[in-house]
Amino acid sequence: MILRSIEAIKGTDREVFAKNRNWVSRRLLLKKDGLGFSFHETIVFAGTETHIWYKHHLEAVYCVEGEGEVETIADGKTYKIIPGTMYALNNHDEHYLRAQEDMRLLCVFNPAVTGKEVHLEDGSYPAAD
Ligand code: 9YT
Repeated sequence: MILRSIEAIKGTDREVFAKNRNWVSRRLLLKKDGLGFSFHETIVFAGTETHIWYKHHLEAVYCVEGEGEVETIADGKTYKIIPGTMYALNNHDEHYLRAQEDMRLLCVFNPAVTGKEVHLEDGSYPAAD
């Protein structure tokens, strides 16, 4: 049994800021925890746009606070994200994530993120191995 709180993670190496400070990710579960996925709480800051393309991961994202949108680049579709909305990048979808307000997102990654990943130039995280 594992028990962790966001408050206890703040200021530790499980708290990761984007290089451009668009978001902060608090990693409740990582690969080393052994569950086969990682589980994060991410705050995406208001007024930001982030290019994301997880070529090596699948991600599901559930919004619990704030407001924003996802634009999938292949088809130009835009999806409103509000509390209670989930989106899943089941096709490694390249997209823009925009926040109109600070958004609090709960994110699951498969395979699990290993530690302090931040986006590479192409919007991906490196492959786990
Ligand atoms: C969906 C999203 O917020 N992506 C950026 C960061 C990512 N969630 C992470 O590493 O926790």
